[in-house]
Amino acid sequence: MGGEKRIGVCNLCEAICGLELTIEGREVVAVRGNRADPLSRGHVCPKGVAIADVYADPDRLRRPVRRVGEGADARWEEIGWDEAYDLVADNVARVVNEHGDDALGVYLGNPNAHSLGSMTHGTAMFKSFRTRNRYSATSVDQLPHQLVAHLMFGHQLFLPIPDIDRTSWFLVVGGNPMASNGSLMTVPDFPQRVRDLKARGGRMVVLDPRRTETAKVADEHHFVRPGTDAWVLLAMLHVLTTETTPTTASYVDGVDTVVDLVAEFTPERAEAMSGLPATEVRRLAHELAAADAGVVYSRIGVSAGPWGTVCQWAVNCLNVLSGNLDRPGGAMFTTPAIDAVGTGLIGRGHHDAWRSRVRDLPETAGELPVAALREEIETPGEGQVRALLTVAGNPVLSTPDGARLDAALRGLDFMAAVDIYVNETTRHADVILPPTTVLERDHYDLVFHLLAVRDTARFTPAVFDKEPDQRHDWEIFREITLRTTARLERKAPLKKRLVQRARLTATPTFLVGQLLRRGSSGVTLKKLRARPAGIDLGPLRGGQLPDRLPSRGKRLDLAPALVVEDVARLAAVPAPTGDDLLLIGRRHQRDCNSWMHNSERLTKGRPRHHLLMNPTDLAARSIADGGLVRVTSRVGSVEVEVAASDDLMPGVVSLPHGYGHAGDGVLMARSREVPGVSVNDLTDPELLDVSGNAALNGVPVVVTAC
Ligand SMILES: Nc1nc2c(c(=O)[nH]1)N[C@H]1C(S)=C(S)[C@@H](COP(=O)(O)OP(=O)(O)OC[C@H]3O[C@@H](n4cnc5c(=O)[nH]c(N)nc54)[C@H](O)[C@@H]3O)O[C@H]1N2
Ligand SMILES: Nc1nc2c(c(=O)[nH]1)N[C@H]1C(S)=C(S)[C@@H](COP(=O)(O)OP(=O)(O)OC[C@H]3O[C@@H](n4cnc5c(=O)[nH]c(N)nc54)[C@H](O)[C@@H]3O)O[C@H]1N2
Ligand code: SF4
Ligand SMILES: [Mo]
Repeated sequence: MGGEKRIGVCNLCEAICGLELTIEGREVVAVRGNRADPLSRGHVCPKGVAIADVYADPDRLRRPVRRVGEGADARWEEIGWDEAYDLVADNVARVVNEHGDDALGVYLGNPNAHSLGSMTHGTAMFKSFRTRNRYSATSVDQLPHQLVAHLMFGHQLFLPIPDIDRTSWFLVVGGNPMASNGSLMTVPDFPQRVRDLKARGGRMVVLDPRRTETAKVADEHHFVRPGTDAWVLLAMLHVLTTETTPTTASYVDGVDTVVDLVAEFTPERAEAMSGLPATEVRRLAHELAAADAGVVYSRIGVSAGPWGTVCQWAVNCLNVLSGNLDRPGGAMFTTPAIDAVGTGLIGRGHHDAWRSRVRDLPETAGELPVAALREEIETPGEGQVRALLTVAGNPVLSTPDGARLDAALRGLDFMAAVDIYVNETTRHADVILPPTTVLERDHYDLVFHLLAVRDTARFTPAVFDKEPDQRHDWEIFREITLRTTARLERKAPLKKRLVQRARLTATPTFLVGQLLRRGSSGVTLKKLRARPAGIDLGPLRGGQLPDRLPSRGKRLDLAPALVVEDVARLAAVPAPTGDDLLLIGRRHQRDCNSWMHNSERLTKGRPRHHLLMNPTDLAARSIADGGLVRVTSRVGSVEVEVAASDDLMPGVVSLPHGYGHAGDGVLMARSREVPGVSVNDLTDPELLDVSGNAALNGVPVVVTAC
């Protein structure tokens, strides 16, 4: 094939695959996985190929737009960058000067973690806003993991990663990496790595209320009633501590407290709560204890559940007490070329330093639970959110009770969005400032090398130059910050402002070079430019603790007070009556949270928005397979087609998130509309884990024929 070959990178999920693009002029004509990439080894999924669609998408915004007119006359008008920056700075400063710092709300969406400019310059912008009304997708996702890492290891992002390439026993609880490509486990080419695991005699076991794509390639799968994993994991700990000899290390505190805590969590109790037979719970614990190298891993099915924090804590305890933390084949810590944890680039975190105004919910690492955003906008009084800035997010579709948030956004004095699309959320903005996308900007991954199953480093220069009237996200963050702070009446000290200015003026690529020099890997920007496929730094290294523990005193706390208290709360929960159906989420390989639905190559084929339901549950309600049903929760009601599926545990129904596009035809110029409803019109902002993470899974619902 003709055309020029370029190395690119996919930033659409945590697998960060290296790409080989064929381009002709400004057109991408082919996308393949880059076989020379030491991490992704040639892997690419259908979304990676669709990265070309984002680049070429006529719907994508390339210049700022301002909303003019009201109601049916509302429309978007393109404006210049200067005008857009001033519009944001004038209005944010006006609201803050009149009503105080907290009157500005900020929401950060998922793609921020996938942009270098957001990590280097976005963080500086958010710091410059002194508001307590900071929200992000973290509290509908991995907040329990971060809180537990903060409490146990001393840093919110010092996260143990399953060493999938060397483990012999892998327990996956509430994750579906065959569809998601892994999360808090950067694992490109999961399918091949599982085949390798089995070829060397290892086993993968999956606990999930749905027989997922991952369950189907596992050696063993068990249904677990949604929201009850905590009883299973604590019972495994019970068995591990009473029927085997747990491993302890000199740097671990609190083992006795754990033994006491789990004493009443027997496998029999786990069975009554979860449906997983006690004999299986017992066997799994013994298998973990006996494995050459075993690891327990849990993901969003559990972290976005009612007991996410206890579950994540139990997972860590299981890995520690089975002797699998920090050893090959177990749960290990990465040694990235840029150590965002060790260098303090990302703070260690804190919890409950302040609380939300209306519902008194605790902050974590400076953010409040996003389930509280709607009420903070709607409830009058000092500290009410009057202006909102969203960056790369769509909380109307991605956070609980999205329909009411949608309504609340209409009441804001001012809203701005840094986003590449008009979506269900940004359509409420007064102005949208669209940055360049991944093929048009340099990339070094500051986040996902930290979470990867192998240590590698890679710098990917922009494949295409940006057009003269486009801006990078870091340039947008710089301008918004400088222009807003200049207009604030209450100024930060001069020295602070000068440091801020210097940091904002440097390019992200320059900062990457500097950060690499601060590390000890020997990797430099020059070396990375010479080897654009990436540099291999080898398998994860064991035996790093306690030296690398970020906690003061380098101690690992197995029994943080917050968790101890929550386990007491868990112990008081009665056995389920089983009357309600429980709603859980679902990810498909060709979906990308709430966006990418205007890529034709990802949306053609069979629709996949259906409510999945076990045939026995359909029969019990005389509902026909394929018919329209009404699903009702405490907060809302939707109508959607149902599909019978034996893969669902009886009593459980499932909807994917990110659907329910509100094409109002006027403001959202989407060329493609896909059918489906928003699951988050059913999820409940009152259902929270102790961390403040929304319990999006296990929501009680009633399903009736329409
Ligand atoms: N019920 C239920 N709800 C869920 C989940 C679930 O499992 N179940 N999952 C949750 C999870 S894990 C997450 S992470 C959230 C995601 O929730 P959000 O982060 O709020 O939303 P996204 O759907 O990721 O939308 C991201 C937006 O960013 C824009 N965008 C894409 N690339 C860029 C870029 O480079 N720069 C900028 N500025 N904008 C960009 C896109 O236009 C898109 O509209 O959803 C959560 N919601
Ligand atoms: N293709 C694709 N890939 C993605 C994304 C995407 O939207 N599409 N999103 C990305 C993002 S932002 C994230 S955070 C990751 C998430 O990565 P994963 O956590 O792997 O995501 P899911 O596929 O939602 O898997 C969650 C699993 O938990 C199960 N589950 C639900 N409730 C319970 C429960 O109570 N107990 C147990 N044991 N299981 C339960 C569900 O059935 C589901 O199989 O995926 C990322 N990758
Ligand atoms: S697995 Fe993730 S990073 Fe890799 S190509 Fe697919 S979407 Fe992109
Ligand atoms: Mo996520």
